[in-house]
Order: sequence, then C-alpha cells, then structure tokens
Amino acid sequence: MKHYMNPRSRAVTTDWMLRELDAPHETVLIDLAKSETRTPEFLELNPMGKLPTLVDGDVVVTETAAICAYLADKFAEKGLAPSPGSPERGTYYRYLFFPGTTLEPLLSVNRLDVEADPVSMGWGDMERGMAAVEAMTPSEGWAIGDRFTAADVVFGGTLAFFSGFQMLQASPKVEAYVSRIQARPHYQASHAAM
Ligand SMILES: N[C@@H](CCC(=O)N[C@@H](CS)C(=O)NCC(=O)O)C(=O)O
Repeated sequence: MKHYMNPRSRAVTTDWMLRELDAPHETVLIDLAKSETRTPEFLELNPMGKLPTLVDGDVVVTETAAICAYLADKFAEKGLAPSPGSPERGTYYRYLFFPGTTLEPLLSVNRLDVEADPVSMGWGDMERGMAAVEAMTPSEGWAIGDRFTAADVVFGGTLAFFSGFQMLQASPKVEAYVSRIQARPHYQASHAAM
C-alpha cells in the first residue's frame, strides 16, 4: 500500500490509523507548497488533488474517513471495527460519517461571515452541531464502548484537530475525550511533525 501524505495535513489521521494497525505500507511524502497534488499523475489518482490518498494495488481510496474504514476492515483481525451486521456497526458508521459530512462543513462555514440556511444546509447550525458533539462524546472510554476503534480515529481526531485551531469550544467532557485521544502513543507519533 502507498500512503500519500504530508505531516501538516489531514493525512496525519490516516497515518495515525496505519500506526494503530501496524499496517505495512510505503509513505509517499507530498509537498503541498510545491503543488505536488496538482500534477497529472497525482490527479489521475485523486481528481480532488487532496491528501490523504491511499493506493492498495488497483484500489484507490480517498477521503480520510473512507481510508480509515477501509483499513479497519482490511486488517479486521486488529479489532478496530465492529463486525459488519452487528448493532455496533450502525453506531460506528455514525461516528465515521458525522465528522466529514456535518461537523467539518459546519465549523468551516461558521468561521466565515456568511448567511446560511441551517434547515436546508446538511450541517445545520452551531447550536445543534455542538449538542450532537456533546451527546456523541463518550464520558469515558471510546466512541462505541470500551473498545478503541476507527470511529475514535475519525471522530476523536476531528475534535482534536478543530479544538487545536480554536474552531470548536470544547466542553469539559469533550476536552477529556480529546485528552484520551491525544494520550495514545500512535496519535503522538503521527502528530509529532505537525
Ligand atoms: N475531505 C477530504 C479533505 C482533504 C483535504 O482537504 N486535504 C488538504 C490538506 S489537509 C489538501 O490536500 N489540500 C491540498 C489542496 O487542496 O490542494 C478528507 O477528509 O480527506
């Protein structure tokens, strides 16, 4: 597998996931300042010209959450995903999809001084978004219980990322969860160069 990444990008999350799984892979460092994601070769892999991008044989996986989900299933024996069809799998999907489809656009739009209709916009408004974050954040342990999974890499990683940029006002419960996330040795190894 080839992991196209830059340590100052969202690819630290997929790098962290690869480390949690101890998954054999080659890291391909991409220089964003030199627009190396805009070369014809890279755009052939990912027309969005974005990191992270994972290439596994003939399969190209893009989008942080999709890469984490793909890896958790590929290395299922490592136990970072609940079994397909299990009740936990539904909750797990919720944690995987909420950050990219709702939380990220909400926080990004919130930073801009624009009028947006929270009813038709898929990400609602800050009040509801923060209520969802609060409700989904575990008081102890991990997103789907005692077991750390890819849901924590994606959801917890997103909370850590946006708290770090002061784009999310973390409650004490969210702060404590982010601290548990950041205490993981593989999180620290992948984020050391940020
Ligand atoms: N939705 C994508 C976002 C990826 C993304 O925006 N990556 C940024 C770095 S954090 C990037 O590659 N930017 C380069 C560019 O847009 O040219 C994901 O979750 O993976």
